[in-house]
Amino acid sequence: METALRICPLCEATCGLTLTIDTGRVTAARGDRQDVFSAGFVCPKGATLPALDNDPDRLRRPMVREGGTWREVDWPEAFAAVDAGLSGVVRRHGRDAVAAYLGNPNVHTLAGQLYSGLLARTLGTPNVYSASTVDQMPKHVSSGLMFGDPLAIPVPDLDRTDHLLMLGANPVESNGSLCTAPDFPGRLKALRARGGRLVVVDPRRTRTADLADEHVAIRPGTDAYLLFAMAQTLFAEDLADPGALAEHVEGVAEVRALAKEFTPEAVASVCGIDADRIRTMARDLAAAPTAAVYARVGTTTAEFGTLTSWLVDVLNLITGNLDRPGGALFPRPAHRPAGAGRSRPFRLGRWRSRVRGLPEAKGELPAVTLVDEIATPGSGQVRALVTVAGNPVLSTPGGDRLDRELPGLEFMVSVDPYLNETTRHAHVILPPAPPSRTPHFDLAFGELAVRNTVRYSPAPLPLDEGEADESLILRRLVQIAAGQGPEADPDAVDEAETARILARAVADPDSSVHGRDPDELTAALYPGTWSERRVDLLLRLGSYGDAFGARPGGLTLQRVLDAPHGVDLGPLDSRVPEILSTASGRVEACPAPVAEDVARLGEGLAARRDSLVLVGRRHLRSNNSWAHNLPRLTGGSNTCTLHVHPDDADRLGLTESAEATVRSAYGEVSAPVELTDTVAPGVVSLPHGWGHGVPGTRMTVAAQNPGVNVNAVTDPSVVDPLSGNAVLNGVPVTVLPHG
Ligand SMILES: Nc1nc2c(c(=O)[nH]1)N[C@H]1C(S)=C(S)[C@@H](COP(=O)(O)OP(=O)(O)OC[C@H]3O[C@@H](n4cnc5c(=O)[nH]c(N)nc54)[C@H](O)[C@@H]3O)O[C@H]1N2
Ligand SMILES: Nc1nc2c(c(=O)[nH]1)N[C@H]1C(S)=C(S)[C@@H](COP(=O)(O)OP(=O)(O)OC[C@H]3O[C@@H](n4cnc5c(=O)[nH]c(N)nc54)[C@H](O)[C@@H]3O)O[C@H]1N2
Ligand code: SF4
Ligand SMILES: [Mo]
Repeated sequence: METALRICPLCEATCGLTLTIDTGRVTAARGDRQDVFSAGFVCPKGATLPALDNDPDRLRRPMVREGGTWREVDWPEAFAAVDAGLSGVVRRHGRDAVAAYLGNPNVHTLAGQLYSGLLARTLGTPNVYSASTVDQMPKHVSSGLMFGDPLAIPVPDLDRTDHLLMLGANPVESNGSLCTAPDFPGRLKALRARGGRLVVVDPRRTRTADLADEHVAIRPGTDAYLLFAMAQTLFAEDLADPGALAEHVEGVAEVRALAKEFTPEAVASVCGIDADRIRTMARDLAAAPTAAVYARVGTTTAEFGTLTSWLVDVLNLITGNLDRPGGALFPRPAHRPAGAGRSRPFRLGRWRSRVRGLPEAKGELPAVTLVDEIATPGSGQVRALVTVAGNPVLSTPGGDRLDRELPGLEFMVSVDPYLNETTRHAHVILPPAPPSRTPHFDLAFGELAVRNTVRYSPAPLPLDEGEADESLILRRLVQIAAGQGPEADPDAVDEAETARILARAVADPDSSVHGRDPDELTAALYPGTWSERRVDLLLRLGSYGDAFGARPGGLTLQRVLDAPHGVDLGPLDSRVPEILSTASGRVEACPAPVAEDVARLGEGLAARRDSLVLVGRRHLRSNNSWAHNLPRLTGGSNTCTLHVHPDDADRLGLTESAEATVRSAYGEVSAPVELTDTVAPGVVSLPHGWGHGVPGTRMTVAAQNPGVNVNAVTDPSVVDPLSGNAVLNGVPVTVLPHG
């Protein structure tokens, strides 16, 4: 028996694991106590990595479907089938007729980070969709507008802050999001132990709320009102002060003017929170020596998602906490160069979707409208779909309709290890090798971590005979998309990308390699696989990099490999103004698109809010739609039940365990009732990612306990207008006994 280190790919916490390996298989996983970031932490999901790796239902060979029958094929035949299918559609209908849907695990694989965006660009279609628009797109939009870069997302300085105001997040179960912090629960306990204060705003009394000093049971969908009223209080009481950041900010006076209308009194009944309490929350935030406001998925997947995301950083800004230790800071990832403005200023709505005219954001169209593009005839109709690591049938509103429309596609290919609710419609499935046979480096989460560290996991085990690494699969797809056929040399993709990155760097006066010879730099790259060389390249050009020898002692992949438990690069530090990419070169506190959307918020003040509303929830031993197949994670609290407050149940005639029907303007599902006072009265909750066991899937364990698809109830016709993000929380519903 041996051990190997592997960063866990199952959530944003990126814990370092120690895997036990016995005769070519992973048999156990525990936390790596020496990991510079996670220091031994592991959660039940991470501990189940071996079961995921060895799941007998995992596809090990490519599959081609003929009618209702699947046939295992070899890789050359599979890629040839993809080439024929995609090229045929492009030839007949043009590039716009191909759509891509990129799911959540793309941010958890190195291959997804290196190649899936490139694949989407190479397809040359406006029809790019991803899980981002059923998740965090509003935050990208608010950051893009305020800081010029949709990836410049401030994270709460968890380990040093004195006061954390958290909205719409339950990190004790989710382990955190847009805030990479292994052992998030432990860090919250440490915050309280050092005398700090934790305030949790959530319509459910979650396990995170149980850790807090204060739990505020807000009415779902109304966080923007609460935050605006807090801002209004700070302006009115002369407590607003951006501190050291003031010289780098514009637009605060405009925010002040917009806030006027949203007094605590005006919003109290909307939010279900007393005006006095709102004022106290604002004063506490301003009075704390340092404080951070942090909001997650409960607030972005809502009607006013972008406004809420913006107001979070407005509050960080006007309490002087933006960009200062203890407040909300921009991480300094090792794979990014330092230097002014990382990108051209962010622009929103560069194109619109064909059918509903919904705006593009960050190169994507809203996932809720993929089905419209497939189902609506006309020039530009989508006839082929490429999914990579996504299950939109279960994860996007109107997923039931998507399920009905996917069979009408002329061609579909899925890169996915499971035959599930979405991939069952594909003509070809390309399954990547499991985590134990895959190298890992977190490009996405270095951007979001509460401490700067860098870690690389080589693949713990070699590929089995007949397995393909996801990097090979995605590079082949890139080449097929480029019209180079299914047999081109995949390394050419990396050669071209490396040449492109280096050409830009040597031409950039701010780059650490300005003026150098790209060929000489290419020749100096780490002599390993292309995944390794690509990471080496980024590290050496990055903030701490060796600049190819110009900064001796700086980071290289070799140095990171020499430190298998990772290299600690220290706590977060201030990055304004270098992080900014806005046209003005300043923090734009009141971007025009956001200011315009405030009118909609104002109108909402008068809206009737007497309906029951639906929210989601996550379970510790679950992972969106694809962890229900592991026996060790099933059962217990991890069930697809409808949480109902006992007072509502009495009123509605609902009883424990009896089936109830949940009906929205869009659709309905039935689920067993679970009575609990953890949900606020007027709120019901169903988890997502369920609805298994449909014909033609191959997830044996999940099928035994299928649950129902909540996204047959969430309404695809409603989106946050700036980001196109789906509204998954605060959905008006009626609930009645089933039958
Ligand atoms: N109602 C409601 N809906 C929601 C949410 C909610 O809170 N409520 N949450 C939303 C959020 S935040 C998200 S991120 C989305 C997720 O939406 P999706 O990304 O569409 O769905 P997942 O369930 O994460 O599916 C991931 C897919 O990737 C596959 N996979 C796993 N590992 C790998 C790998 O290494 N490589 C490849 N190629 N594939 C892999 C799995 O088999 C699965 O098919 O769901 C959203 N939907
Ligand atoms: N165990 C587990 N971990 C996961 C996942 C999983 O499925 N299972 N999924 C991963 C993914 S893809 C993501 S994006 C992250 C998400 O991580 P988190 O953002 O922490 O997501 P949730 O745990 O769903 O917590 C969202 C909370 O928002 C609350 N909420 C709902 N509506 C509102 C509202 O209008 N206002 C406020 N203030 N709160 C509201 C819900 O009650 C819920 O407690 O988790 C990741 N980690
Ligand atoms: S918290 Fe997330 S990263 Fe850490 S072990 Fe659990 S699933 Fe893996
Ligand atoms: Mo997510």
